[in-house]
This record gives sequence, C-alpha cells and structure tokens, in this order.
Amino acid sequence: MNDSFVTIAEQMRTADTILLFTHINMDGDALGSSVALCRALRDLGKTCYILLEDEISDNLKFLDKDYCTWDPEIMKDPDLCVCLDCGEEGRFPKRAEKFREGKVKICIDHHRTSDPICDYNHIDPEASATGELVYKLIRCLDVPIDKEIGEALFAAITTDTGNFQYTNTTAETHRIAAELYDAGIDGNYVSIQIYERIRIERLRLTTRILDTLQLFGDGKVAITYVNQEMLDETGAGMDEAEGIVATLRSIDGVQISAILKEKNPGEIKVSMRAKEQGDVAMIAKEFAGGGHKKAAGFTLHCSMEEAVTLVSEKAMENLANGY
Ligand SMILES: [Mn+2]
Repeated sequence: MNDSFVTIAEQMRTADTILLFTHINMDGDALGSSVALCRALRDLGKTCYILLEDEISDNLKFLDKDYCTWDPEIMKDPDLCVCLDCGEEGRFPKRAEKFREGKVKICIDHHRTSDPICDYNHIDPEASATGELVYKLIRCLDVPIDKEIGEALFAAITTDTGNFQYTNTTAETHRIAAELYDAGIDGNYVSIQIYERIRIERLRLTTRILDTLQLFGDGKVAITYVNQEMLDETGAGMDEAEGIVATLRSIDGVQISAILKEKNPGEIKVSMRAKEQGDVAMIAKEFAGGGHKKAAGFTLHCSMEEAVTLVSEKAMENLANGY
C-alpha cells in the first residue's frame, strides 16, 4: 500500500535535516527529481543535501547548484533519509549504511518492487518518471514551482519518457510538463544540455558499437555489444554507451533490442528494450534482473559470443510467445 503524498509531506515538514539518495549511474530522472526535491525542501528552511557516490555525467552537471555532496559526514543521523528513483540498497551500495542512519526512511520511486524497504513508500510504476511523483509531492509541500525546480523536473521527465515518446508518456505527463512551462522553464535549454552536448569520444564509441550490430529473427531482434578494448581505443567511458539500445529499437522492423556491455572479462551487463511487441522484464526476471516491460536489464557470466547467442534466443522466444 502506498503512503499518500500528504502523509509524506507531513513527515518532511516535521523534519529539520534531510538527506536524499538516488541510484548509481544517475540519469536525468535520478538527479533531476532529487535536485527538485532538495531545492523545495531548502525553500521550506530544511537542511538538505543529495548524497552521491559516483560522478555526475557532464550533460547533467547543469542541474547541480550546490545540492550534491560526496561527504557522508555532512549530516549526522538525519531526521529523514529519502531514496528517489530506486528502492533497494543495492542501487546505492556505498551509501546504504548512511541511509540506515535516517531516523525515518522514505522511498519515492516508479520501479516495480515486491518489497518496499522504507517506513513510508510511494511507489507508482504507472508514473513515467520519478520526476512526476516529485512534482506531486512538491505540490503537497506547498512550495511554489519556479524556473529552477521546473527545469530539474523537466530534465527528469524528458529523460525517462525518451523526450515524450515512450509508452509511459500519458496525458498527465503532458499536463505536468505544461505546468512546468507555466512556471517559466526553458525546455529548449534543458534539452540542449541533456541531448546536444555529446563528447566526440562518445560518438566514436557509438560508431564502433554499431559496427557490431547483428539482426536475428527476420530483423525483429537487434543486438550489439561493447567491450573494454573499444573503450580504450576511443577514450570513451562505458556510461557513454547509454542510449544506443534505444537507437537500435528505432530500426524499422525491430521489436527487441539489446546492448551487451563487458564490465569485466566474463561479466556482461545486458540492457534490453522492446517496442510494440515483447516484454523484456520477463527475460530479465529469468536472470535475476529487473526493469519494466519495455526496458529491463540483467547480468550474465559467460563469454560475449555465448551472451549474444543466449540473448538473441531469449528475445526470439519472447516474441514467438506473443509478448
Ligand atoms: Mn526513473
């Protein structure tokens, strides 16, 4: 059962010190929703920070105006610890101990989970982005949404909806976006920061990865991979392979796409996407992974060649079963 935003807002009003957490490999939703909430809580006079354990990617740095810290000692025994866009300690492993220090713990997330870990949880898999949920929470906190909060929320929502293209995009998503425009956001500025500041190294890596593209099942399944050698050759980081899996899905006729990332020799992280057909959460579940019907991931322990074969077979089987 979800706790209402009214209940959660009440908890926030009575707290003085609040520490926010989000998942590793932050995306625009993770950081955008955290920044928006941090700013709103500071507007209410709270001492509030976002505690991180990894670096903010260059295209999201514009969001952090002194909200983020990497120092767990910044706050002793916070009144409240809030995890956003994630609901399990494995998503913030190095900060899990600090999270438990919170006198009260709250989770705000849109990833489906079977067992919520916090005292108060608002988990809504129907929400396109955690940013949508934070928008509603800020409304309950009675904090006016200004340009800065609005742009952070817009960054969150544009990221997780694939710029309002994915199936999770609803009338509600657009209504919230409209409210953000009314608050004075510059949507074009946010989009340029997020989408149009690509490093040349990233583009070179993309070229290398696309060279590995293989199609299976009459062109319905597209699979690529990236290994450490490609990173060394191009000077790009593994995080810069993000987004390619969505590009693959955009190929005409493709229903399921996958990118296989060699984290370590023999350890392969698989990210999958589905278009109109296919349920990649079903595949991920089989390998102890997680995600949504149209976007999911898991880890395999085998060679790249074996992984490509296995993933292609699972994808074709998934489509054949009518998902
Ligand atoms: Mn999200």
